[in-house]
Amino acid sequence: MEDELQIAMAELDEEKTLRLVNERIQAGHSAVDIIESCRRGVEIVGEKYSDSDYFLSDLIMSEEILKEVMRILEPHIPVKGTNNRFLPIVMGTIEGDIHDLGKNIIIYLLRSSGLEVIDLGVDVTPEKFVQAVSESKAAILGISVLLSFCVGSIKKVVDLLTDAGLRDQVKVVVGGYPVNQEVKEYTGADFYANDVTEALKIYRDILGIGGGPVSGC
Ligand code: B12
Repeated sequence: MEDELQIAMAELDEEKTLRLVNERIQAGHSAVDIIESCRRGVEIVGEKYSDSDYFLSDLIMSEEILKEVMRILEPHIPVKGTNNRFLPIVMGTIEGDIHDLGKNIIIYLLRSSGLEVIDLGVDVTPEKFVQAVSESKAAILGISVLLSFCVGSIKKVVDLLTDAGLRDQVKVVVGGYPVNQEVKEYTGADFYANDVTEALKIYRDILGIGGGPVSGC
């Protein structure tokens, strides 16, 4: 099915993208659906960049538009108070990688569901991930990766967690454009997701909260 919003995003048509986002909010579409259309559009931006039809400036433009989309959406995503029933979640983008738009969206949605998320930021070393899990006693570690050549560092995180005797206490979830079953198996992670719906389902399943608080918006 042709998605006008996805196409506007792929064509880097800022005005049309933001207009369609506003229209969809008014029409009662969920924030998750709107984010997903934009993500698929940005994926096409990446493909055009690979084919040399787009340039680095276009990647930067897609970042700017997506940030604007989130500025529009955030007030429509209800924020709940922190629910102390759950241990904190640690999240970060792996060493060598500075992509953070997807990670920040997931963090926003988790926090809006009342979950405590410790955001380590971008370019996070394996050692720092392990230290954060150890100190926070996190039950879930989420690692974002967009650059394929950084996947090896995720395996290092999992190996270091095992060495530190922490592997059984924490579920490792990897997310981002290049992740798939193969990446999950290679890194030793427990779960993977490369879209927002699947990501939220994984968190819900791990926390055992069915249709509960992890953002159903
Ligand atoms: C925007 C963008 C940029 C922006 C990043 C801005 C920012 N603050 O993040 C800028 C311009 C800075 C950039 C830089 C570069 N980029 Co870039 N970039 C992109 C682009 C177009 C979109 C990424 C994005 O934000 N998508 C939208 C979000 C919402 O989607 P997402 O990240 O996939 O996240 C979703 C899911 O994956 C998931 N998710 C994400 N993280 C996590 C974590 C967990 C735990 C879970 C559960 C789920 C989850 O949930 C999110 C919500 O749906 C991609 C193309 C693509 N296909 O992804 C290229 C892309 C990732 N970039 C690429 C490249 C090559 C680069 C550069 C090396 C370019 C250069 N020559 O300098 C640099 C690298 C800099 C660095 N060291 O990291 C390549 C990577 C190729 C590869 N296979 O390794 C891509 C794939 C483009 C391409 N096709 O060539 N980039």
